[in-house]
Amino acid sequence: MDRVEKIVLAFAAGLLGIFFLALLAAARLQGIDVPPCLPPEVRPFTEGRVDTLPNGTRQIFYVARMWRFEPEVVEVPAGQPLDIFLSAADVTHGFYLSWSNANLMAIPGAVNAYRVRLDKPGVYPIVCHEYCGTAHQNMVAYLVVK
Ligand SMILES: [Cu+2]
Repeated sequence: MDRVEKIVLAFAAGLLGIFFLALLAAARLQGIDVPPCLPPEVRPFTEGRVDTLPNGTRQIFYVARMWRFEPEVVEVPAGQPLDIFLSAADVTHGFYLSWSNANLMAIPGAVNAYRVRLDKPGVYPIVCHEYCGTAHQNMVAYLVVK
């Protein structure tokens, strides 16, 4: 291998290392992490509901089904942690909470979860981003942050 090729390869490998470290640092600074494992008592569910824990954390159990999310409208206070649990009652659906990082798949027989904190009051639409049938475009729910 030519000397210049070795230098270029070493430079490219160094750049890759720098980019990888920058990616890790950005994820750390933004609080982005791999989702934790769910406790074994969290089982797939078919009824949507909202629970409030003693520490103020809201737990929203969303069910996606053709072609709606349940519960359809949820009001939450701004600045409080929100635990979103998601399951599907029929086929695979998507779940995207607008203007946030909450982007999940709703899979029948499984539960996905994400913790989010919304500091800005407003109405956050939730849409399905996985084509799930003829009325897929009607799958909209709203999270109202007050
Ligand atoms: Cu859909």
